[in-house]
Amino acid sequence: MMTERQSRFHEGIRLYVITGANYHPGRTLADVMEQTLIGGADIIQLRDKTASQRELLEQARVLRELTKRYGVPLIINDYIDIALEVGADGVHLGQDDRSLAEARERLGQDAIIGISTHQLLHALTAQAGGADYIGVGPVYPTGTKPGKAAVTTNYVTEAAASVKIPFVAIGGITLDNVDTVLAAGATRVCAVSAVVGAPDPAAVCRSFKEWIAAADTAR
Ligand code: 3NM
Repeated sequence: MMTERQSRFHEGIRLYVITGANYHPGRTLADVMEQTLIGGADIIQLRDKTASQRELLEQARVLRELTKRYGVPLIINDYIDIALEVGADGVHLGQDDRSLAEARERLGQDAIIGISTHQLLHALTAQAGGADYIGVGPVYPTGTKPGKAAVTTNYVTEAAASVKIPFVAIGGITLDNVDTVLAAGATRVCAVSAVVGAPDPAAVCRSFKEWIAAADTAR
């Protein structure tokens, strides 16, 4: 049985955009993320490994207001306290971050909790632990998460066959390779640099959504 949170994710969320540190010159976090929402981002995650906790809280406040305006969920990477403070919809945790059980206990049953996974065992553990969705990656090598070995589209295909909760393919995904990722079995994709570093983030998001819709039709 899928929970209500999981089915919400299942139905509505196809393009997942994460904030970054490197925006296109002259652009700000609020401006870029609003463009992604205009272009069709279905969910936004705040993640900036270069920012202090105070800066992140400030960014979270800006994004909470913005995502509310567009009716899109806001997820906070790693920081349960910040998620609670700004009333975010949930958190995303890495394999080395705080535990899923702790996040669920502190955020409650309505929170969306996602887990990064890099192999099937991680995925099945997150699923058994009550995660609402998982990240599957990095599919390709990426400067956004340096030093992490690419799992290739093989893991995407494995996840599509074996994981029952929604999964989002992530890592090095661009408009040039998203068709391969979708053909490997992904139905949801996540991007950072391809979107937030682009001169026109809205146009990139629209193109991602078109690829996703085309893959749905072909399936
Ligand atoms: N998590 P880009 S890969 C934040 O595999 C993140 O868990 C990953 O950024 C994982 O779209 C990644 O710029 C970076 O490659 C994604």
